[in-house]
Amino acid sequence: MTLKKINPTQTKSWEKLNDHFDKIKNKKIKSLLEERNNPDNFNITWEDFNVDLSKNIIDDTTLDLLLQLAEECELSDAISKQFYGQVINETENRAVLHTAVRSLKSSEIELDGVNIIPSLEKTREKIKDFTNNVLSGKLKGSTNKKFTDIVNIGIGGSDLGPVMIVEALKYYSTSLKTHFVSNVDGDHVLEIIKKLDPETTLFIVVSKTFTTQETLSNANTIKNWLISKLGKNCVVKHFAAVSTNENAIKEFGINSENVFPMNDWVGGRFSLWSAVGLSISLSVGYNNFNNLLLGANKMDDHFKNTSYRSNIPVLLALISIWYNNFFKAETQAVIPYTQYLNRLPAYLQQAIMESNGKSVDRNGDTVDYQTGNIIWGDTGTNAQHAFFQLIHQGTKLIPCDFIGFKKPLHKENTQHDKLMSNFFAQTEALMMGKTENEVVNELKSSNTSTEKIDSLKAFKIFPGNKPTNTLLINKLSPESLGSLIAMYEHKIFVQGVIWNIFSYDQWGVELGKQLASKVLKEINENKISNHDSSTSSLLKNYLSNS
Ligand code: G6Q
Repeated sequence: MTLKKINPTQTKSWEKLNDHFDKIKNKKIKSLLEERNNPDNFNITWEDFNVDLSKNIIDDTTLDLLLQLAEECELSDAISKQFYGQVINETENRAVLHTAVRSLKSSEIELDGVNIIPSLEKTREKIKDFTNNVLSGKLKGSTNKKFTDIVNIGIGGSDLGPVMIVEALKYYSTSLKTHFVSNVDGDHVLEIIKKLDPETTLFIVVSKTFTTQETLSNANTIKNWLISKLGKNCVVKHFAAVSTNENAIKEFGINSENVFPMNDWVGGRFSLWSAVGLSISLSVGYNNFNNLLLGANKMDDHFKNTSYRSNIPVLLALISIWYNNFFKAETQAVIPYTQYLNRLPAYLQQAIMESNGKSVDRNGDTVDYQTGNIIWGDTGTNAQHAFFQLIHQGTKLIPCDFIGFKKPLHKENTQHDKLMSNFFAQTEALMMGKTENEVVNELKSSNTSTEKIDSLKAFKIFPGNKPTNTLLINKLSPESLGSLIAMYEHKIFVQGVIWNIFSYDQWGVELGKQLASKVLKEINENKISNHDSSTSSLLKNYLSNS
């Protein structure tokens, strides 16, 4: 019923991968490109995606062994357990069914003997009606004015997904301006409030638990501000909520018609497809929201039904494990070549690092191998003018995902070829590097003196052999974006399965939720209790200035 507990390092393929690593580790990607028997294995075309995996330090044997590792870790068993609602989130005793939320109307997924699709469909209908009513002006504020702005109040999984998608799909925006308040830092909420007209703003409180300190503090600050402007009765008209906690919502004063349910079998960081995406639907219209879901659903089908050899999330996960566990590359960068995806790295940081940042395996034993990588990145070409120096010439190996689109969105965009020439040139340069000969010839051709060439050349050499995956997608649309995000979700899952960890709990985040309340009490009472000497002194300092 639950996931199998297989230590990957005890498998035959892991042992073979270790031996194979010694043989291949110093090979050049540029020679591997020529040596591979079947180059098609390293380039996958699926729907609007072309995924080029050929600029990696892998050969036919590496791929075969990695695929064997997936088999030995019984990945297919794990995939079907996830999709069919088994309790694979063992430490929280929950199924993991974000894939059900975006599945088609006609599908059937049973949980505790009940098909959950009709109730999910009901929520989708509610999101659709609410979106259309707000956009058409049928639903208005308390002074009978049409809404012009919406504010999503949430944090973590109740913020990062919606904020990333709303930013990514800005081109498809409706007339509504969308804002996000997340941090418990009062300056954040106050800066947002400054821009708002209370009469024309709709607030959506998104909190699975409805107990999160940040979200409730921000919601209350906003509620008080709104009441001071429009009077007590305005709350029912200006607030909506997305949560599993009906009682707390009622207590807050939100009209039950504006309440959207969540399910505990959808993890926060995987919840943008559910009612948590209400701000997405309002921001881009329900059809676009639905297309986002359809795109994700297509990737779900690809992941479920495609053999591992041409399965995009499986291959990306295995290649990432190859660098993480054999090359000991600690980090991985994601570089989207579109400004629209500027929040993707932050979103993936949560999705990947919260899911696979675990050091205890599914048996409860401390692992003696590496698990979740550190994820970071920024958009190209901005990143080229910032941290690319370290990727090209630093001491660390940083495998990168390059994400680019064949077509720009704006018809008048005459700069797209410039953007994309950077995209292609960078992955080529990262692989090829620049040899001493090339450096010397280049300097000679610009009439540099021999003396100067000798003193300069060492600094201008690029070792190359830096691995990249290239994802070339036709166009940034709600559908392709849905597929892209679902692709990363499945990659996370595959890695977690192979590392023998639980990807769907987050005890480290839960800890953060408890820690602050004790200190806050001490601050409020101006009474510092027992802490270590460093913390006590910092608290004394803080209180002496307040
Ligand atoms: C996500 C995490 C976490 C969570 C936030 C907000 O997977 O569990 O980021 O989404 O802590 O929680 P609430 O939605 O309950 O406010």
